[in-house]
Amino acid sequence: MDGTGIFYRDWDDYKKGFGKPDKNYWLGNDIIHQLTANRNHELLIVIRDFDDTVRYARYGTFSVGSEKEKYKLNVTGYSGNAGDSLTFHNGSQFSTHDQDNDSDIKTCAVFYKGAWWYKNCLQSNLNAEYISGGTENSTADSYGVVWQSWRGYRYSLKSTVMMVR
Ligand SMILES: [Ca+2]
Repeated sequence: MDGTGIFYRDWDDYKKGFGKPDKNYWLGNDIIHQLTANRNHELLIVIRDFDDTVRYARYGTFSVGSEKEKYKLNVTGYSGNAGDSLTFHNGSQFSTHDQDNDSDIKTCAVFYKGAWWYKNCLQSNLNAEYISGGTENSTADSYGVVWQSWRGYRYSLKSTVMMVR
């Protein structure tokens, strides 16, 4: 939410969760798995840019596999006004800088400085390096917090929230 929490963390941190619920927080992949394993859940993603415009993406079905399944993402049924930048990642396993489970020749988590359900590599990257606004002229070595279908690959968002129910 404000760049003070570091999201470039390893497999074990994402497994257990980190941060504080009111900001810079990840619930933990084991808990997300347990929460979503047995009955249908929906996912709401709310994202904000540096103009303080807010958009959302909702998914009617959301679950995350067990650690043995590398927290494989199951997400379908998009609606919203942010565009759909997550269905691309459906069926992908979770990757961190110390565990490359993506389908790309490079290590997407290292290349794009985050932890996500990378494929080859991404259309969204919400746990990425925090950069203010457009990244065209940035000296940062990633594109930041990306939701491609709204602000494109070269814009890093101000804040993002993922909620399940
Ligand atoms: Ca790879």
